Amino acid sequence: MGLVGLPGAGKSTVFDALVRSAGAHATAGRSFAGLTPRVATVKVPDPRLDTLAAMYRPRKVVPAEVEYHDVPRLTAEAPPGTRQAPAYLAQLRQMDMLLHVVAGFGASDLAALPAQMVARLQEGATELALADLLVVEGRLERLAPEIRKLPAAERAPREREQAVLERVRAALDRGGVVRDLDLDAEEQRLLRGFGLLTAKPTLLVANLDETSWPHRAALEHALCEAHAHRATGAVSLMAQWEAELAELPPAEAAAFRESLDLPESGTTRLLAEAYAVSGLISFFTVGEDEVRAWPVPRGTLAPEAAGTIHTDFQKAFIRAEIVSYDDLVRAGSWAAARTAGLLRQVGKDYAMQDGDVVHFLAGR
Ligand SMILES: Nc1nc2c(ncn2[C@@H]2O[C@H](COP(=O)(O)OP(=O)(O)O)[C@@H](O)[C@H]2O)c(=O)[nH]1
Ligand SMILES: [Mg+2]
Repeated sequence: MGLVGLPGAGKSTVFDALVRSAGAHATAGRSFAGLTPRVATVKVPDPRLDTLAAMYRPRKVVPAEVEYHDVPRLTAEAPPGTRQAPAYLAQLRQMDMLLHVVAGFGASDLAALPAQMVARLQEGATELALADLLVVEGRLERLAPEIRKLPAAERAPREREQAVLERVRAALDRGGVVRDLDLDAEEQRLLRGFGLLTAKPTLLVANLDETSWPHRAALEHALCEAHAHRATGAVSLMAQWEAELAELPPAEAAAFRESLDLPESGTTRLLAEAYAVSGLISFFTVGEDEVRAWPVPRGTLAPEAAGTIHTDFQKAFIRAEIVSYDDLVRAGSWAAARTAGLLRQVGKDYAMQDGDVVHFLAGR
């Protein structure tokens, strides 16, 4: 997951808040185009995992993990609208999801803040859309002569790419985003390599201070209305405070929280929302050895899910025994769930559901 937003929006501060409060550490990522991102692996909070751990008392509990990237912007970068994609956006093309940070701190006029934040969001979103447009137009310009040079019989795949890119260009020209387009599997595959930024699930992060925090519901609402797209959500965070509180002794931090009306769960909620918007779901494996959450994209079929545990499991997949998290907890144990007829046997074309607790059966 990558942080985007205008310079000074608080991307690095949000990153610090997330990483510190999760007890994680940032390391230098791989440099690309002269920029070195800060990267941290953060555990996704999931209360279901705690419940399963209490049931099984395993030696190990392994939550889903997500990597966050804070890519610095160039200081002397081209302003939005110029025909030069900033290197930081080029790095963000490799992300699965974006956190779009919008500054909502230091406001002198709270009544004007919703409109100001919407304007900042739109400026940031325009920058992403223009970067996508640049990529798409560049490819279209090269595709036309390429197609002309090919024998007629070999043109079809390139023409399909051209057609989907034309659709993307039209959507962007209208002020739309790629993630609102209905694309079939082949069209998605054709676009995947471009890493289009407006195709990525996006969580809007209203970065507030103690003055704007009481208005967070209205501010989140304003951002959502102005950016009403698929795979999009909004949360508020007092990033500066969260980053600082995470470094205080717990008792002191708790006292500050109370005086600020700041719930314990600010960064927890952000991590959970980001995961929800990303399109990832978690299935669980349970046992005395290990209780574990496995992140997979929504729609993942049972054999592929087995393959995330061990590549051999995918090839040797026979079937899976599944009970939903709720049913398992209600039944109290795997055996009780079986007796109650709550276990389902599923085959190769079963699409995994969030909260499935699974035993995979594989041959050899
Ligand atoms: N008061 C306040 N200041 C903030 C907050 N978030 C960021 N800042 C300040 O805004 C400036 C830019 O923040 P930074 O995280 O570096 O922004 P970036 O350019 O998006 O990475 C820094 O001086 C931060 O201390 C916030 O939530 N409240
Ligand atoms: Mg920064």
